[in-house]
Amino acid sequence: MGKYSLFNLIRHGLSYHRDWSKTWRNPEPQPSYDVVLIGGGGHGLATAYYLAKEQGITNIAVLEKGWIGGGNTGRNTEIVRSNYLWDEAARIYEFSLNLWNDLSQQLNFNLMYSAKGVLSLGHTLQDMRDISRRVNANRLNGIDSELLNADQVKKMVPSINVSLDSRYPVLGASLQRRGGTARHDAVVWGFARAADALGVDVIQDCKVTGIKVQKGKVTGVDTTKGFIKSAKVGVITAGNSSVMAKMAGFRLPIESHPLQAWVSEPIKPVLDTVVMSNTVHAYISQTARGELLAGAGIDPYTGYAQRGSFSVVEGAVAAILGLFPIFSRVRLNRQWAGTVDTSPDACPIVGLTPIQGLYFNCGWGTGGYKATPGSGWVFAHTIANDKPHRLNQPFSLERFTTGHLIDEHGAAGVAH
Ligand code: FAD
Ligand code: PYC
Repeated sequence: MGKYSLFNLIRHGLSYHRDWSKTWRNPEPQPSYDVVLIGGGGHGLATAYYLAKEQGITNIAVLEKGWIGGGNTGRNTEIVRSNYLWDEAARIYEFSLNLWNDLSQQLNFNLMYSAKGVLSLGHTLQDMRDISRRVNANRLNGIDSELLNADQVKKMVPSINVSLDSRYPVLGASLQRRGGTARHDAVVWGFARAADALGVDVIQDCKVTGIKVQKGKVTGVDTTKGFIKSAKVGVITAGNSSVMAKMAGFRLPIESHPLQAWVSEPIKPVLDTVVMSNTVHAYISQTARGELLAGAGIDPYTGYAQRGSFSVVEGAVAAILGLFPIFSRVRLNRQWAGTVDTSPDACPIVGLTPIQGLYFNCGWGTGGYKATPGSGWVFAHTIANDKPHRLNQPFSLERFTTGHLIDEHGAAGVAH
């Protein structure tokens, strides 16, 4: 108790935090590891944590070219849900949603997971048909999902405009009550601290510049901090996945696109659920700080710059104001973008590659944050056992040659 007392807080403050113990170490890389993970986003750190905790492998390095969470994990809009259409996708996202439930306790770090509900609006008859099909499919998979009419939406979100004269009339919505938000940077810090405590080396400012392959097997990675030997390498680099595959000598069916989001000035609590619309390619929620947090679908062109075009923000803001005229005088504070990796069926690629000992986890597109714990769990299993977990088996790279695609464009949340 004394360690956390007010006196200690003041003492550390006045000493400029000199003797304040670090949340995780800042190690230099060792010459070799049992497993090297490239990418210190949520998925990479979760993989490291579950490798150590569930698979008993602790001689691991997570290599991050910048700072942990500086990629998409620290740039996303924090929405978690599991209401996907197809069985394969529903299972992996539901597994993940169940992990969110007690993840704060598991990591002993407050992730601020808030099951505030996620509404997906329908604006046309066809939208409502698609939504009701997905609600039924969710229920068959044991996933909570409800179909609301416009009056029920209005009751839940009094600030929304459901007038039939509006630009995007609201005919109804699907609702997943267990969906909501969780604080993204806390997820990064929580997994990093827990992995570090289990012996994982989390190494920042360490860019991987080459993947070494000999006789079809991975042997290690070249980095800006030297060569690191490892017979198992996991790549979890979201927007840079194709670049990494090229280093190993094969191609991925992945495109990298900008995805933008923005927040307003803080205002009084007015919106206590997440509202999304696939049709208008926009969504909005209100953070615990009071900011309105909103985003769009991907910018249509490909690229690696973490920035997007103004016209996409303008279109999404106009659509949101059609739904919420009440927000028309709220000022925007900040806008940013990440680089997301999109696959042809809007589903991830998680598993083995043509190179022995090299594993890829990518293609989560606009929607991988919600999968962070589940993805880490199954990827750790895949790397440790050199074969996929039953939940990521359908998300192999081979599906693009066998034709077993899982088309989740409709449930992706925003266009990708
Ligand atoms: P990242 O967090 O991007 O981590 C990859 C890391 O790899 C980066 O830190 C990068 O620096 C590092 N890296 C890359 N190349 C190298 C290299 N050569 N060497 C070393 N390190 C390297 N998903 C949802 O579920 N809900 C949402 O509400 C949501 N909103 C989003 C909003 C925006 C604006 C964006 C951009 C994304 C959103 N997403 C959302 C998607 C989600 O953020 C991603 O799918 C998810 O965070 C991917 O996690 P990751 O750990 O795989 O990738
Ligand atoms: O996957 O739910 C989602 C999402 C919302 C905004 C971006 N991604």
